[in-house]
Amino acid sequence: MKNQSNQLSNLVLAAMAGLVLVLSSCGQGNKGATTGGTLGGNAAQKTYIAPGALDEFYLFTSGGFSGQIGVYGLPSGRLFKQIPVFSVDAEKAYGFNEETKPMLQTSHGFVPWDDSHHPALSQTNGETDGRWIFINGNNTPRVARVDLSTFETAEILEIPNSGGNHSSPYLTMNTEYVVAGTRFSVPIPQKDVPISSYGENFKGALSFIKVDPNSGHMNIEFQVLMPGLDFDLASSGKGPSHGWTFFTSYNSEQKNSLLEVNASQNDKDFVAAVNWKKAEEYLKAGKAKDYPANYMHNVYSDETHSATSTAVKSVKVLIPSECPGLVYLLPTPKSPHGVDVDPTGEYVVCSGKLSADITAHSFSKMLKAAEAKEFDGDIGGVPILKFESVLGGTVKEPGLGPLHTEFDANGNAYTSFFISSEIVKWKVGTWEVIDRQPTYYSIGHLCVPGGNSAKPEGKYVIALNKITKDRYLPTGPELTQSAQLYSIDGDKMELLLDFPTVGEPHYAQAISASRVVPKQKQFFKLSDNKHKYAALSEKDTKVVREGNNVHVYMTMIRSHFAPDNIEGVKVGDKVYFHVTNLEQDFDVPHGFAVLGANTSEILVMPGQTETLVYEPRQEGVFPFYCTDFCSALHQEMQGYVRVSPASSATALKWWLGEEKQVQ
Ligand code: K7E
Ligand code: CUA
Repeated sequence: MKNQSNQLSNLVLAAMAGLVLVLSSCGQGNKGATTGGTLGGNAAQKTYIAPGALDEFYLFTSGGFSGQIGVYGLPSGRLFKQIPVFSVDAEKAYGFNEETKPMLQTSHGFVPWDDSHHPALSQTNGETDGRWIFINGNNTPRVARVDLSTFETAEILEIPNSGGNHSSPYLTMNTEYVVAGTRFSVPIPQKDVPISSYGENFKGALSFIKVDPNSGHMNIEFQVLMPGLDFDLASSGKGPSHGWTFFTSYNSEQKNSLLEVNASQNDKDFVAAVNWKKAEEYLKAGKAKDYPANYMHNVYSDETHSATSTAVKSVKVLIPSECPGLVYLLPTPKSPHGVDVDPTGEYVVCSGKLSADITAHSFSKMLKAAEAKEFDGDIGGVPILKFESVLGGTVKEPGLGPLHTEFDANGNAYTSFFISSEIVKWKVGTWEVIDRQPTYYSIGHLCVPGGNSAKPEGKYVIALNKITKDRYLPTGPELTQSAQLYSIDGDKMELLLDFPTVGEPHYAQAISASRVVPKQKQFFKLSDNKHKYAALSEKDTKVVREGNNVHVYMTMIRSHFAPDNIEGVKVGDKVYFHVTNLEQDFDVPHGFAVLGANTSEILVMPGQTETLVYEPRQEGVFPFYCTDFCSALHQEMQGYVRVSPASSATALKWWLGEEKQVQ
């Protein structure tokens, strides 16, 4: 039997390998379609996960304009989950049920969408630890924390004084801070001024969010108020440079129109190096100013299964010109995008989009230059260090349009090139190019498991591409977004797999499954359920009328609701179905949907309570049912709610099995 199945899987592998070869040869016949030349028959074996076997890594991709996080397995590229973060999700009722609506509250009201770019796995001692993953919302500046024991969004913090929260979130070696830099400079505090007063009124805030080491809870410890540059990306120091965070900026010209021309005038822009340990000293010394602000802090509790939203009204601000040594500017050619600190913490690698070379600043030289005051002027009181004094090395003409760099465990760097559409592998310290592989097409970010940490896991590099053109079956005007998996075990990178992604995957991070799997929560304990409207057993179920509000305390278990018949609801009522899933077992959610509700279903995990609001507009008798195929008698998991005219005298009653009259 065992032999047979082995033979079978060998056959499958051989067939797959054959298929890949056939596809690649006919692909080459197709205009423009190619596998990259190096795709051999064994690529299929390297990504094939047999039925029932598990992937070695999790890959977390940002959803871009979907606002969510995608969870994939590597090396298979199989999609496991879309975690709703900044956008409502009708499948999981995120942002539709009463419990999660507060998660999407902002100072601008309820915002059901955002543009998420950069997932950041929490780290301990510079190593990914599998506890949380953070991600930025760009448009309405926010940072979210997802709990990797539940794969659910646990917290969302709005960032004040920010516009386009792009250089975000980038965390420090022990997740002391998650940093969030503004892309757009804005008037701080916000006020009505002419846009032409940019130079005088607009500032760029760099936010340092403190993370509680036990709960993960975030709060903005301080902001650094920078001159009106555009901050693009960031990277925190490691080892010797732990205590510093580096932000790329463009628009040193400080223009506010036609930036594609006007912000590309200067030969060099800047990396802002912020000494956050120094900032902590200035905070202690009382140097921070309290600025008025208005932002929301939303926290979800696994005990109440509900989120709360709190308005915060001020923020502590440090002004660099009043805090010597807090920030230095490092001249960086030309319009840099990504900035990435290598695993040793010595090199700060910058990708100038319009530069022919990759520039690496030296952290140790930066410290010496700062000490010796080797300055080249200042911007708004922030000293500019001399370019030559901080230059650590240059990769000469590696490609066109460098964007981002990740690292492996062997001292190699991998840089993405958007224009020449390739990944270039080079050696940190010798700056020589070792290998290059084409990407299909126009790569943005790239990801090596742990590739931004002090201890990269290596093994693969994943290309996150902007354009797919002919790589997949067409699906109308919008084609799928795409990632590509390359092996980096050998000297040469080897393309193994293309796989589609949901939304635009700007950046992604990957982690060994073994760091995440042991932390998994399988269900919520009923005895810990502190939801205000939970019914923890069928005998606790009831229907309570308070004026026009009707609260239904309902339970679900395989395969019925309690109660499953309700009368006495009237047109014009607001009916709250508070539904508790009584199951105490892995993988047994139940769903609830009712005809006439103007919202999504709710999907309730074992031990959890969720609330669906129903505002019936028509009289009649309407069915409700379980939406998740939970058992052999799932289809029997159903009930009725009778809706009477507003003026009727229909008595409120409910029952399961035997009709019972209300007391
Ligand atoms: Cu797409 Cu990180 Cu927003 Cu570069 S960013 S590509
Ligand atoms: Cu419960 Cu289907």
